[in-house]
Amino acid sequence: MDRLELYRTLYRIRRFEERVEALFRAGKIPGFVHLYIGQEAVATGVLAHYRRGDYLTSTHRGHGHALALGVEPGSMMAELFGRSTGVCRGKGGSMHLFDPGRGMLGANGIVAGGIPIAVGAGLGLRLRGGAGVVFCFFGDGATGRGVFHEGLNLAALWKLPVFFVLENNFYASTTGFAESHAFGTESLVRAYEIPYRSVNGQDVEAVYEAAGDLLEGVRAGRGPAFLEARTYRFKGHYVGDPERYRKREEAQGFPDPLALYRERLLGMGVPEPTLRALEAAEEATLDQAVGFAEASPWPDAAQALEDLFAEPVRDYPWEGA
Ligand SMILES: Cc1ncc(C[n+]2csc(CCOP(=O)(O)OP(=O)(O)O)c2C)c(N)n1
Ligand SMILES: [Mg+2]
Repeated sequence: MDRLELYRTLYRIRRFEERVEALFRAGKIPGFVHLYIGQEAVATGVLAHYRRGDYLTSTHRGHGHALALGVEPGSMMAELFGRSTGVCRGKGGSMHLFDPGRGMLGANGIVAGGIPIAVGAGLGLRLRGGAGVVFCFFGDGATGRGVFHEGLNLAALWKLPVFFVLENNFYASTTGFAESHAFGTESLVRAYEIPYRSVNGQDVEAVYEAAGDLLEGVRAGRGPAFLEARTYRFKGHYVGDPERYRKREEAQGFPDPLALYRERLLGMGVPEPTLRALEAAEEATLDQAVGFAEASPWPDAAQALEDLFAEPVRDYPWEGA
Protein backbone atom coordinates (compact mmCIF):
# COMPACT_ATOMS: atom_id res chain seq x y z
CA MET A 1 0.00 0.00 0.00
CA ASP A 2 1.41 3.37 -1.04
CA ARG A 3 0.06 5.66 1.66
CA LEU A 4 1.08 8.91 0.03
CA GLU A 5 -0.64 7.89 -3.19
CA LEU A 6 -3.82 7.15 -1.23
CA TYR A 7 -3.58 10.60 0.33
CA ARG A 8 -2.91 12.21 -3.06
CA THR A 9 -6.03 10.65 -4.56
CA LEU A 10 -8.22 11.66 -1.60
CA TYR A 11 -6.88 15.18 -1.83
CA ARG A 12 -7.24 15.39 -5.61
CA ILE A 13 -10.88 14.31 -5.53
CA ARG A 14 -11.78 16.68 -2.71
CA ARG A 15 -10.18 19.73 -4.28
CA PHE A 16 -11.42 18.89 -7.78
CA GLU A 17 -14.96 18.71 -6.42
CA GLU A 18 -14.62 21.95 -4.47
CA ARG A 19 -13.58 23.67 -7.67
CA VAL A 20 -16.48 22.09 -9.53
CA GLU A 21 -18.93 23.38 -6.94
CA ALA A 22 -17.62 26.95 -7.18
CA LEU A 23 -17.46 26.86 -10.99
CA PHE A 24 -20.98 25.45 -11.21
CA ARG A 25 -22.31 28.18 -8.92
CA ALA A 26 -20.50 30.74 -11.08
CA GLY A 27 -22.41 29.43 -14.10
CA LYS A 28 -19.36 28.03 -15.85
CA ILE A 29 -20.45 24.38 -15.82
CA PRO A 30 -23.75 23.58 -17.55
CA GLY A 31 -26.25 20.91 -16.56
CA PHE A 32 -26.34 19.23 -13.21
CA VAL A 33 -23.56 18.10 -10.87
CA HIS A 34 -23.51 15.58 -8.02
CA LEU A 35 -20.46 15.96 -5.80
CA TYR A 36 -18.48 13.11 -4.28
CA ILE A 37 -17.34 15.12 -1.23
CA GLY A 38 -17.41 12.92 1.91
CA GLN A 39 -17.18 9.64 0.01
CA GLU A 40 -13.62 10.00 -1.36
CA ALA A 41 -12.16 7.11 0.65
CA VAL A 42 -14.38 4.58 -1.12
CA ALA A 43 -13.21 5.22 -4.69
CA THR A 44 -9.65 5.80 -3.46
CA GLY A 45 -9.34 2.62 -1.39
CA VAL A 46 -11.05 0.38 -3.93
CA LEU A 47 -9.45 1.71 -7.11
CA ALA A 48 -5.94 1.63 -5.65
CA HIS A 49 -6.34 -2.02 -6.72
CA TYR A 50 -7.06 -1.11 -10.34
CA ARG A 51 -4.78 -2.79 -12.89
CA ARG A 52 -4.53 -2.19 -16.61
CA GLY A 53 -7.10 -4.43 -18.27
CA ASP A 54 -9.70 -3.93 -15.52
CA TYR A 55 -12.95 -2.07 -16.11
CA LEU A 56 -15.07 0.36 -14.13
CA THR A 57 -18.71 1.33 -14.21
CA SER A 58 -19.82 4.36 -12.27
CA THR A 59 -22.85 6.45 -11.39
CA HIS A 60 -24.28 9.97 -11.60
CA ARG A 61 -21.81 10.77 -8.76
CA GLY A 62 -18.81 9.63 -10.79
CA HIS A 63 -16.06 12.26 -10.69
CA GLY A 64 -14.25 10.57 -7.80
CA HIS A 65 -14.28 7.18 -9.50
CA ALA A 66 -12.83 8.62 -12.71
CA LEU A 67 -10.11 10.57 -10.89
CA ALA A 68 -9.17 7.57 -8.73
CA LEU A 69 -8.83 5.50 -11.89
CA GLY A 70 -6.38 8.05 -13.25
CA VAL A 71 -8.51 9.92 -15.75
CA GLU A 72 -6.61 13.11 -16.44
CA PRO A 73 -8.07 16.09 -14.50
CA GLY A 74 -7.72 18.58 -17.39
CA SER A 75 -9.67 16.55 -19.91
CA MET A 76 -12.20 15.70 -17.21
CA MET A 77 -12.72 19.34 -16.27
CA ALA A 78 -12.98 20.25 -19.96
CA GLU A 79 -15.69 17.60 -20.30
CA LEU A 80 -17.65 19.15 -17.43
CA PHE A 81 -17.32 22.52 -19.17
CA GLY A 82 -18.65 20.96 -22.39
CA ARG A 83 -15.48 21.75 -24.34
CA SER A 84 -14.12 19.88 -27.35
CA THR A 85 -10.96 18.83 -25.46
CA GLY A 86 -12.99 16.86 -22.90
CA VAL A 87 -12.69 13.09 -22.55
CA CYS A 88 -15.91 12.76 -24.58
CA ARG A 89 -15.23 15.83 -26.73
CA GLY A 90 -17.65 17.79 -24.57
CA LYS A 91 -20.67 15.67 -25.45
CA GLY A 92 -20.96 13.69 -22.23
CA GLY A 93 -20.55 16.07 -19.33
CA SER A 94 -20.61 15.12 -15.68
CA MET A 95 -22.91 12.11 -15.89
CA HIS A 96 -21.47 10.54 -19.04
CA LEU A 97 -17.73 10.50 -18.54
CA PHE A 98 -16.19 7.70 -20.58
CA ASP A 99 -12.56 6.76 -21.09
CA PRO A 100 -12.63 3.22 -22.47
CA GLY A 101 -8.88 2.91 -23.11
CA ARG A 102 -8.50 3.18 -19.35
CA GLY A 103 -11.40 0.81 -18.76
CA MET A 104 -13.78 3.61 -17.77
CA LEU A 105 -17.14 2.41 -19.10
CA GLY A 106 -18.95 5.49 -18.03
CA ALA A 107 -20.56 7.51 -15.34
CA ASN A 108 -24.28 6.92 -15.71
CA GLY A 109 -27.37 9.08 -15.34
CA ILE A 110 -29.59 6.04 -14.84
CA VAL A 111 -29.63 4.76 -11.27
CA ALA A 112 -28.25 1.16 -11.38
CA GLY A 113 -27.53 1.63 -15.09
CA GLY A 114 -23.89 0.61 -14.65
CA ILE A 115 -24.76 -2.78 -13.18
CA PRO A 116 -25.83 -4.63 -16.35
CA ILE A 117 -22.94 -2.97 -18.21
CA ALA A 118 -20.51 -4.31 -15.60
CA VAL A 119 -21.98 -7.79 -15.78
CA GLY A 120 -21.75 -7.68 -19.59
CA ALA A 121 -18.14 -6.51 -19.41
CA GLY A 122 -17.44 -9.34 -16.96
CA LEU A 123 -18.96 -11.81 -19.39
CA GLY A 124 -16.83 -10.33 -22.18
CA LEU A 125 -13.68 -10.75 -20.09
CA ARG A 126 -14.65 -14.33 -19.33
CA LEU A 127 -15.30 -15.18 -23.00
CA ARG A 128 -12.02 -13.61 -24.17
CA GLY A 129 -10.05 -15.13 -21.31
CA GLY A 130 -9.00 -11.68 -20.06
CA ALA A 131 -7.40 -11.49 -16.65
CA GLY A 132 -9.18 -8.31 -15.55
CA VAL A 133 -12.02 -7.60 -13.20
CA VAL A 134 -14.88 -5.11 -13.42
CA PHE A 135 -15.30 -2.60 -10.60
CA CYS A 136 -19.01 -1.80 -10.39
CA PHE A 137 -19.89 1.18 -8.18
CA PHE A 138 -23.46 2.09 -7.28
CA GLY A 139 -25.47 3.76 -4.53
CA ASP A 140 -27.99 2.44 -2.04
CA GLY A 141 -30.78 3.71 -4.30
CA ALA A 142 -29.66 1.25 -6.98
CA THR A 143 -30.29 -1.75 -4.74
CA GLY A 144 -34.05 -1.32 -5.04
CA ARG A 145 -33.98 -1.64 -8.82
CA GLY A 146 -34.61 -4.83 -10.78
CA VAL A 147 -31.33 -4.75 -12.71
CA PHE A 148 -29.41 -4.88 -9.43
CA HIS A 149 -30.99 -8.23 -8.57
CA GLU A 150 -30.69 -9.52 -12.13
CA GLY A 151 -27.06 -8.46 -12.25
CA LEU A 152 -26.13 -10.15 -8.97
CA ASN A 153 -27.92 -13.30 -10.01
CA LEU A 154 -26.19 -13.65 -13.40
CA ALA A 155 -22.77 -12.68 -12.10
CA ALA A 156 -23.07 -15.30 -9.33
CA LEU A 157 -24.51 -17.98 -11.59
CA TRP A 158 -21.82 -17.57 -14.25
CA LYS A 159 -19.04 -16.72 -11.76
CA LEU A 160 -18.19 -13.52 -13.57
CA PRO A 161 -15.26 -11.33 -12.41
CA VAL A 162 -17.36 -8.45 -11.13
CA PHE A 163 -16.55 -6.57 -7.94
CA PHE A 164 -19.76 -4.92 -6.72
CA VAL A 165 -19.16 -1.82 -4.59
CA LEU A 166 -22.18 -0.38 -2.81
CA GLU A 167 -21.63 3.13 -1.54
CA ASN A 168 -24.30 3.30 1.10
CA ASN A 169 -24.66 6.97 1.99
CA PHE A 170 -28.13 6.15 3.36
CA TYR A 171 -30.04 8.41 0.95
CA ALA A 172 -31.31 8.14 -2.57
CA SER A 173 -31.97 11.80 -3.33
CA THR A 174 -34.38 12.64 -0.49
CA THR A 175 -35.41 9.08 0.43
CA GLY A 176 -33.81 7.30 3.39
CA PHE A 177 -32.59 3.74 2.93
CA ALA A 178 -34.81 2.25 5.67
CA GLU A 179 -37.93 3.86 4.21
CA SER A 180 -37.46 2.18 0.86
CA HIS A 181 -35.89 -1.27 1.37
CA ALA A 182 -37.60 -4.39 2.70
CA PHE A 183 -34.33 -6.35 2.94
CA GLY A 184 -30.99 -6.16 4.68
CA THR A 185 -28.20 -5.94 2.11
CA GLU A 186 -25.95 -8.56 3.66
CA SER A 187 -28.58 -11.31 3.78
CA LEU A 188 -29.68 -10.48 0.26
CA VAL A 189 -26.15 -10.67 -1.14
CA ARG A 190 -25.45 -13.88 0.75
CA ALA A 191 -28.65 -15.38 -0.70
CA TYR A 192 -26.91 -15.12 -4.07
CA GLU A 193 -23.90 -16.84 -2.45
CA ILE A 194 -21.70 -13.86 -3.17
CA PRO A 195 -18.92 -13.11 -0.62
CA TYR A 196 -19.82 -9.93 1.29
CA ARG A 197 -17.96 -7.47 3.50
CA SER A 198 -19.10 -4.25 5.11
CA VAL A 199 -16.58 -1.52 5.81
CA ASN A 200 -16.28 1.96 7.26
CA GLY A 201 -16.23 4.00 4.07
CA GLN A 202 -14.59 7.00 5.74
CA ASP A 203 -11.37 5.08 6.43
CA VAL A 204 -9.34 4.72 3.26
CA GLU A 205 -7.02 2.01 4.57
CA ALA A 206 -9.93 -0.06 5.88
CA VAL A 207 -11.54 0.19 2.43
CA TYR A 208 -8.24 -0.71 0.76
CA GLU A 209 -7.78 -3.81 2.95
CA ALA A 210 -11.36 -5.07 2.63
CA ALA A 211 -11.34 -4.55 -1.14
CA GLY A 212 -8.00 -6.33 -1.44
CA ASP A 213 -9.26 -9.37 0.48
CA LEU A 214 -12.41 -9.68 -1.62
CA LEU A 215 -10.59 -9.07 -4.90
CA GLU A 216 -8.33 -12.07 -4.34
CA GLY A 217 -11.28 -14.38 -4.96
CA VAL A 218 -12.54 -12.37 -7.93
CA ARG A 219 -9.10 -12.32 -9.59
CA ALA A 220 -8.69 -16.05 -8.90
CA GLY A 221 -11.83 -16.78 -10.96
CA ARG A 222 -14.11 -17.67 -8.04
CA GLY A 223 -16.82 -15.25 -9.22
CA PRO A 224 -18.14 -11.93 -7.96
CA ALA A 225 -17.71 -10.30 -4.55
CA PHE A 226 -19.57 -7.50 -2.85
CA LEU A 227 -18.27 -4.67 -0.69
CA GLU A 228 -20.64 -2.37 1.16
CA ALA A 229 -19.00 0.88 2.24
CA ARG A 230 -20.95 2.87 4.84
CA THR A 231 -20.43 6.50 4.00
CA TYR A 232 -22.05 9.92 3.88
CA ARG A 233 -22.24 12.65 1.31
CA PHE A 234 -21.26 15.88 2.98
CA LYS A 235 -23.04 18.00 0.37
CA GLY A 236 -26.56 17.97 -1.01
CA HIS A 237 -27.71 15.40 -3.54
CA TYR A 238 -26.84 17.92 -6.25
CA VAL A 239 -25.37 21.40 -6.10
CA GLY A 240 -28.31 23.57 -5.09
CA ASP A 241 -30.19 20.89 -3.09
CA PRO A 242 -31.98 22.68 -0.19
CA GLU A 243 -31.54 19.48 1.92
CA ARG A 244 -34.78 19.62 3.87
CA TYR A 245 -34.90 15.86 4.36
CA ARG A 246 -31.97 15.31 6.72
CA LYS A 247 -30.49 16.73 9.88
CA ARG A 248 -27.01 18.22 10.10
CA GLU A 249 -26.21 16.18 13.26
CA GLU A 250 -26.35 12.93 11.30
CA ALA A 251 -23.04 13.74 9.65
CA GLN A 252 -21.30 13.55 13.04
CA GLY A 253 -21.06 9.78 12.83
CA PHE A 254 -19.00 10.12 9.66
CA PRO A 255 -15.57 11.68 10.01
CA ASP A 256 -14.04 13.59 7.13
CA PRO A 257 -12.01 10.94 5.24
CA LEU A 258 -9.36 13.43 4.11
CA ALA A 259 -8.78 15.04 7.53
CA LEU A 260 -8.84 11.62 9.19
CA TYR A 261 -6.14 10.25 6.92
CA ARG A 262 -3.98 13.38 7.15
CA GLU A 263 -4.02 13.07 10.94
CA ARG A 264 -3.17 9.40 10.74
CA LEU A 265 -0.22 9.98 8.40
CA LEU A 266 1.16 12.71 10.67
CA GLY A 267 0.73 10.36 13.63
CA MET A 268 2.74 7.73 11.76
CA GLY A 269 5.59 10.18 11.38
CA VAL A 270 5.06 11.44 7.83
CA PRO A 271 6.55 14.96 7.94
CA GLU A 272 4.02 17.75 7.46
CA PRO A 273 6.17 19.45 4.76
CA THR A 274 5.87 16.24 2.70
CA LEU A 275 2.09 16.52 2.81
CA ARG A 276 2.18 20.24 2.10
CA ALA A 277 4.39 19.71 -0.95
CA LEU A 278 2.04 17.02 -2.25
CA GLU A 279 -0.94 19.32 -1.68
CA ALA A 280 0.76 22.22 -3.46
CA ALA A 281 1.51 19.99 -6.46
CA GLU A 282 -2.13 18.91 -6.60
CA GLU A 283 -3.36 22.51 -6.38
CA ALA A 284 -1.14 23.37 -9.34
CA THR A 285 -2.44 20.39 -11.34
CA LEU A 286 -6.03 21.34 -10.62
CA ASP A 287 -5.49 25.04 -11.38
CA GLN A 288 -4.03 23.95 -14.69
CA ALA A 289 -7.01 21.68 -15.30
CA VAL A 290 -9.43 24.59 -14.81
CA GLY A 291 -7.29 26.91 -16.96
CA PHE A 292 -7.17 24.29 -19.70
CA ALA A 293 -10.95 23.82 -19.60
CA GLU A 294 -11.65 27.56 -19.69
CA ALA A 295 -9.27 28.14 -22.57
CA SER A 296 -10.55 25.19 -24.62
CA PRO A 297 -12.82 25.72 -27.63
CA TRP A 298 -16.45 24.70 -27.74
CA PRO A 299 -17.25 21.73 -29.99
CA ASP A 300 -17.97 22.69 -33.56
CA ALA A 301 -21.67 22.47 -34.46
CA ALA A 302 -20.66 20.34 -37.46
CA GLN A 303 -19.51 17.62 -35.01
CA ALA A 304 -22.93 17.29 -33.38
CA LEU A 305 -23.83 14.17 -35.31
CA GLU A 306 -20.42 12.53 -34.97
CA ASP A 307 -19.76 9.82 -32.36
CA LEU A 308 -23.38 8.73 -32.23
CA PHE A 309 -22.58 5.17 -33.26
CA ALA A 310 -19.48 3.16 -32.44
CA GLU A 311 -17.74 0.64 -34.63
CA PRO A 312 -17.76 -2.75 -32.89
CA VAL A 313 -14.55 -3.18 -30.93
CA ARG A 314 -12.66 -6.24 -32.14
CA ASP A 315 -9.45 -6.02 -30.24
CA TYR A 316 -8.72 -4.74 -26.77
CA PRO A 317 -5.11 -3.58 -26.63
CA TRP A 318 -5.47 -2.35 -23.03
CA GLU A 319 -6.30 -5.90 -21.92
CA GLY A 320 -2.86 -7.10 -23.05
CA ALA A 321 -0.22 -7.85 -20.48
C1 LIG B 1 -33.82 4.82 -12.98
C2 LIG B 1 -33.74 6.16 -12.33
N1 LIG B 1 -34.65 6.51 -11.41
C3 LIG B 1 -34.56 7.72 -10.80
C4 LIG B 1 -33.57 8.61 -11.14
C5 LIG B 1 -33.47 9.96 -10.44
N2 LIG B 1 -32.34 9.91 -9.51
C6 LIG B 1 -31.14 10.39 -9.82
S1 LIG B 1 -30.01 10.13 -8.61
C7 LIG B 1 -31.15 9.38 -7.64
C8 LIG B 1 -30.78 8.87 -6.27
C9 LIG B 1 -29.76 7.80 -6.34
O1 LIG B 1 -29.42 7.42 -5.04
P1 LIG B 1 -28.22 6.44 -4.77
O2 LIG B 1 -28.25 5.31 -5.74
O3 LIG B 1 -28.26 6.09 -3.34
O4 LIG B 1 -26.93 7.31 -5.11
P2 LIG B 1 -26.42 8.66 -4.39
O5 LIG B 1 -27.12 9.80 -5.06
O6 LIG B 1 -26.75 8.55 -2.95
O7 LIG B 1 -24.97 8.68 -4.65
C10 LIG B 1 -32.39 9.33 -8.26
C11 LIG B 1 -33.58 8.73 -7.66
C12 LIG B 1 -32.64 8.20 -12.13
N3 LIG B 1 -31.62 8.99 -12.49
N4 LIG B 1 -32.72 6.97 -12.69
MG1 LIG C 1 -27.30 6.99 -1.78
